[in-house]
Amino acid sequence: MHFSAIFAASSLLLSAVSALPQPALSDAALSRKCNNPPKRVEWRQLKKKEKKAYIDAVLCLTKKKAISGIAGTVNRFDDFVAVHNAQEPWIHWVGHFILWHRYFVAAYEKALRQECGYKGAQPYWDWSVDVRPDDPESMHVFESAIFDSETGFGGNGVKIDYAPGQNPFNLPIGTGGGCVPDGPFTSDAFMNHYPGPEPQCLRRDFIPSLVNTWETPELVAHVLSQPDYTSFARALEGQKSFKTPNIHGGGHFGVGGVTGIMGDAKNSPGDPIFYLHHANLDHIFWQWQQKDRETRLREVGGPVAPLDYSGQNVTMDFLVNLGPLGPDTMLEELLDTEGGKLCYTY
Ligand SMILES: *[C@@H]1O[C@H](CO)[C@@H](O)[C@H](O)[C@H]1NC(C)=O
Ligand SMILES: [Cu+2]
Repeated sequence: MHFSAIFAASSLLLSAVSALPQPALSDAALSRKCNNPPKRVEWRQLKKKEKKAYIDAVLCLTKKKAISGIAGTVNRFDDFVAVHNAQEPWIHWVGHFILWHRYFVAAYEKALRQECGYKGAQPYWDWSVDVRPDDPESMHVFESAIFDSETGFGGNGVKIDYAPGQNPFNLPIGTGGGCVPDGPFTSDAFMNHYPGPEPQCLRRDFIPSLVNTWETPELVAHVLSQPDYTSFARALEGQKSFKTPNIHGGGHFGVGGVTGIMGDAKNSPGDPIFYLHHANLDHIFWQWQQKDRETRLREVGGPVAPLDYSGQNVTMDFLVNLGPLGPDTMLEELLDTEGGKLCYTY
């Protein structure tokens, strides 16, 4: 049965690391009352100084020693990549997709604040502001403030030719593909140690059509119009195909393309922009919940096993964890961003 296989796999991960001294988020720390929740805003609403503070905090995480104990991790930034990698087979195309990623981004936000002195909230990147749905090849979206080389995350990777067989999904040819040459995450300042064995530079491979035609206000409106959690979750992730747009995939493959980190399903948190893309999806989820809090703070659904729409569904007491970075948590405790185990708002 899928169900027990998943639990076996996740408890294996837990037991493999249970000897570790201190989880980053203890139960006590997580269940503290939520006072003055940090307010998450869109990247361009931050002042120049606040943008710098966020990026400095990310770079600070890369200078703190890993605590996950996962082989290949060197620093605290790697820890998060490794946890996502380990859980990738059972956190996508499932009912708990959005709640697991909510928990994950919140843990990252907490690390930035508690371990790196960051005073702000996790920002998000609302791509729908910049897309040109009627002009798929437009590069306008990539000229957005978030890709600024001075105050943002840097831009595209240098243009490379793909090696034969390097584009197995037959994505449109990207416009970059190599290491990002500008901004704060160039290879002299930032490398992904995980999964190794060699450290890797931050690669991006912008595919304009995947952002322009997938990250549209119309698709966001379609997701927001879903009547219940199960259909919301399904509309958010869409289908596992590059032929049908979905707002989760557009951010990943539009930025990461064929060779970039954001397009790597397992290791995509290795691009610091991952957290702003996922915070935006979380913001959309939060907006959807606000439309009917009574119901939507008490409702989950969708398959336990990836794409298994006729099998077991997740329930409020379904447990997720962040391996060594966060304890077992019921989905119920992740529905309210200002209660249970969370403390932030939009
Ligand atoms: C899971 O949820 C779907 C959609 O609501 C429903 O059709 C299906 O019957 C549920 N599966 C089980 C095993 O209850
Ligand atoms: Cu993911």
